[in-house]
Amino acid sequence: MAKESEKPFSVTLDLDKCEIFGGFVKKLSATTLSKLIDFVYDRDRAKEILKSGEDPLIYEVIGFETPKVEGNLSAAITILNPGKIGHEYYMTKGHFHEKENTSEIYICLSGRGFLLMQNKKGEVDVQEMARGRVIYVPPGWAHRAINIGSTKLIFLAIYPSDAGHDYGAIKERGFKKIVIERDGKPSIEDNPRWRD
Ligand code: M6P
Ligand code: ZN
Repeated sequence: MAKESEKPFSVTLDLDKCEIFGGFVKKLSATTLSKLIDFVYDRDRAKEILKSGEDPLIYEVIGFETPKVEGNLSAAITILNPGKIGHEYYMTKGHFHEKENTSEIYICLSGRGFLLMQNKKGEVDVQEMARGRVIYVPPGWAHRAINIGSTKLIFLAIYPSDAGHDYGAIKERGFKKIVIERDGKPSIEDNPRWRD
């Protein structure tokens, strides 16, 4: 295969259908509940769903990743389905970047959500996601997208190819906040599992 980063190339992002295709675009990952279980708040509920024989698809990531060397960028859309596990809305795992001094840009294409961010000092930030919102994730901030709507939340992420995904801290402690449905509305609440 030709090295993706050696020469300019282009792909198609269908802004009406919110689909990306062409060139080096491929499915990068598919996350079902069984892969997300360590990240959800209500694991008992998650286990019940899995026991019933269901393993619902939570989200897929489709895009291109250029070689993981400094200077390269990658881009992918994430399609995050609507739904809840107990009271908690479907969300991505969330991650810090392995390479700390790297940032990311999220461009929301469809749906409604939140981008929950948190740095190592424990500061938390939440940005609203809706079509046309462009969100900057600075270096050192973990990031998790949450679908609070009834349709797919679709966004384009652009990130340094060598950033890497560090899921360790999030898997262990989660974020300080969780987003749950309360009285029919999304509510950002303290995560009872969180330990300083
Ligand atoms: C975005 C980017 C990807 C990330 C994906 C899913 O597309 O940030 O790097 O993999 O969202 O998020 P996560 O890896 O936290 O499950
Ligand atoms: Zn990232």
